Amino acid sequence: MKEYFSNISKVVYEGPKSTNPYSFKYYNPEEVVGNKKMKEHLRFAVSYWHTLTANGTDPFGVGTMLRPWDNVNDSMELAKARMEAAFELMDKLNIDYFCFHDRDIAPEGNSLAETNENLDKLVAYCKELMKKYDKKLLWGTANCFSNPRYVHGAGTSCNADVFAYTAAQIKKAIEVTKELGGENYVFWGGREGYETLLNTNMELELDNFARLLQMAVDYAKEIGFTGQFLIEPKPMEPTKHQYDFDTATVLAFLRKYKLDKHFKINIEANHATLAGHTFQHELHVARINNVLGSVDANQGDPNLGWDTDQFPTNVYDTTLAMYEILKNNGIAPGGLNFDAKVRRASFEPEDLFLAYIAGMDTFAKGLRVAHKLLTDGVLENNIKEKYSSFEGGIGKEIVEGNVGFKELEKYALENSRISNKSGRQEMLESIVNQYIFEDK
Ligand code: XLS
Ligand code: CA
Ligand code: CA
Repeated sequence: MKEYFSNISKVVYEGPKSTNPYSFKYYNPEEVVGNKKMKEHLRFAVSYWHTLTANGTDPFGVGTMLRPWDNVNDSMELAKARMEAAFELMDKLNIDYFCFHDRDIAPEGNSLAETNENLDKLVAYCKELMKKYDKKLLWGTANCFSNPRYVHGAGTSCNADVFAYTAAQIKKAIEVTKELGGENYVFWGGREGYETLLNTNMELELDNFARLLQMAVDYAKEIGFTGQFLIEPKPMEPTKHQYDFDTATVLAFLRKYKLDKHFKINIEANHATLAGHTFQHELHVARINNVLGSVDANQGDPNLGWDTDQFPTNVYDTTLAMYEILKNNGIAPGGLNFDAKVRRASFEPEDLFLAYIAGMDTFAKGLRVAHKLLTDGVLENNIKEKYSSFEGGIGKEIVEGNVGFKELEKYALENSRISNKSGRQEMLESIVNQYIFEDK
């Protein structure tokens, strides 16, 4: 088999003092942090679309990426070459998992049947390579947004033929995810949203979307697919208003249609910030509702209002993200999928490695800091103290449901002095900084 990244050897941990850009400074896969090895905490995955198929096209110009497999012309041969490159990259980066859309790994044919045949061929090859390199599928998904047939949406299209095609495509994608031992299956509602209510029947679109998800649940049961179903929220882009706006919106939708026990949430950092939240907020909302399923690890640019999908290099964010993940007792069977792309000007093949190393090190560092913060209990103790009025006295009566308005009115009338304490935000932010700077 051809070697695509012949000038790069296996990336290993060299520690924070290393000046070798092709080494891990913080990610030490076998190092034990708390009760698990780093690699078990982090469960890193390669995103096939950004890494193997994206070419750097933007609205102002064509692709810029130099990819050693791009000299192959035949679309099936190209798909095979990309797949070989994918496994070489995972092997050299020591990443155990990958994620893909059906259309990332195999080209569309002239009919649905031909498309499925193409997919079957590449899935068979993928299975071989997974065995050879000992790699696993974190999640599969269906690309129901790129093809022009999805112009009005997929599961929320006004066109019933498109709804039927979507169902057929997702059926096949679940089958191949099962075939490859996928641990999860993701639903990202690519074009499930709207531009204007002047031409939209929102109620029917949402009912239909729920029907599609129910069909997926039923079919998974029928074929014995036991992977976790995940919904990935996003507030905007490509449509102006995406139905799966954020975690809270998705939860309300799932509960309305009685689908909640079948789905968890795949939180993407850049989607959280587009929704006006922090990454930590979305992870936290998912965690306290027991639906934190998996993470798309990336970051947006605070100065740009779109989905830039950058590799995560902000230690503050990864620290607080890992804090939520540790409090969740991990995210398995989910993982940290780098749904991230190199910048258009980072077009050399080596940049892929440098970008993954940056992201992996940033999360590894975040994991170590978050673990220390939790072990020392600095933030937790402060929160416990802040809410201590609910542990005894009238607070306990409220929490235990022993009092109503009348009892509380009596209490308030007799309680002449209310005294509050400072929330100490700046002190806490400074403590987090201290933990980040002190960790070696
Ligand atoms: C796009 C989404 C997409 C999903 C998978 O913004 O992030 O890549 O993760 O369809
Ligand atoms: Ca994503
Ligand atoms: Ca994104």
